[in-house]
Amino acid sequence: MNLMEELKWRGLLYQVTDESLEQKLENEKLTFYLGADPTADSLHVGHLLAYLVAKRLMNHGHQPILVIGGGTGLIGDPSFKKSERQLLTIEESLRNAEGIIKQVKHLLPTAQVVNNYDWISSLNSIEFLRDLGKHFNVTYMMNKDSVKSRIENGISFTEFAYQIIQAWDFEYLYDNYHCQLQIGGQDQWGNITSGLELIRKIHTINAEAYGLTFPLVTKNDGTKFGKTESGTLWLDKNRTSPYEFYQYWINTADADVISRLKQFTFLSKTEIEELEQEVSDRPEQRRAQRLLAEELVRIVHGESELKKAIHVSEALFSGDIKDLDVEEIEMGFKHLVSIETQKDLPLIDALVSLELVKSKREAREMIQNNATTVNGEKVTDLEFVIEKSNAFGQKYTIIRKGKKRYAMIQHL
Ligand code: 383
Repeated sequence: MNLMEELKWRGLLYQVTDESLEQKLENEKLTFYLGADPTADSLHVGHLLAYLVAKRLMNHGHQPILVIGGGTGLIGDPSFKKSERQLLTIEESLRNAEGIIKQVKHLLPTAQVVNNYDWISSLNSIEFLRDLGKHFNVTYMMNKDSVKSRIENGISFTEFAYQIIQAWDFEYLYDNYHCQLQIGGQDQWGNITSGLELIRKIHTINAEAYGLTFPLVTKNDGTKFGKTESGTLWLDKNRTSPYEFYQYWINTADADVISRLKQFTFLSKTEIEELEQEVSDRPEQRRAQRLLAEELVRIVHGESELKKAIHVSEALFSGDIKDLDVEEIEMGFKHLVSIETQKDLPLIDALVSLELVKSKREAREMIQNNATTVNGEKVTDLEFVIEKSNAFGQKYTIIRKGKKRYAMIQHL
């Protein structure tokens, strides 16, 4: 399989601007780019897919430039967004950019990273209107699918002009870095083709530049990919712990797991086809899901966080949490209902406060019925008191009701 065939097989090809790109990618080493705006201080799994596509191109010898949109982030990309965005301050944009730069360098350590604030911030309004604006026909700009609905429902000139700025990035990189290809998700098609348009206007119609997009990841049941109960699946471990991240992937439906392996891992076609067979022969073993989760935690958080995530998952599954360390407790339980306390607490009161039971009477019954564990140990003593000195790291006490329900007390 050549690169393009592989992208197709993996479900990572949505559109290309020119069919000849396939041969070009085979015969030449191209410089290509991928951009991300610092709308938050962390990337999420939608971005991850994009960086993994970049990695696939790199593995075939192509040179990446990763653009962090410190400048474009100040404008706000309207593509397929229902409403106007809240403007970021310069400080926010630059602070977010720092967080994102760290993450992309971790994902693709050898890639060149640039911040478009460096050139966009010095563009003046006369240059903007004369040198760039003159090349854009307003009707052409309004007809982009990515902004069409906004043209009807309202869009500021700021966001409307975004495509010109992203187009200029492409032209700037074409001119200064001989960058001939921009890649992005399918939502970026409009901005990418605006860039090609600008390059051809400035560098003649024969200028060789290309665009490639990959599809949005969809789930078989129609729900949104990359969302958990608590919201977005982030790459920052302080926002989404490696344990939650691991759990998200391991819970992938059988109907989706093979597509996910193709899109998000570097396992070979043969390996993935074997797993496909296993999903249909022995779905209950969930080997495909386990491999998927392991690969992804490894890529994003590294081997040692993966070990912890697996340790926590096994402990929570078996209920045997005694051997977890404080960090692992935080990883597994941070998102749980918890109460904070400064003093030692009778277990009965804690059960009520944590809403594991409705009344003290119910709490007593629960304890007498052998259904209560504290830090992994069964407790049957009605007088039991929860003490800071027995807590994990003197910080956390974990209470379990029955087999599955956990709650946490934080000792201050
Ligand atoms: C900025 C300046 C450029 C080229 C691109 C950009 C960013 C672009 C954008 N991209 C998305 C983002 O930043 O908004 N205008 O959140 C996402 N990307 C990638 C991919 C994706 C897109 O970062 O589809 C998902 O991750 O293209 O939504 O010169």
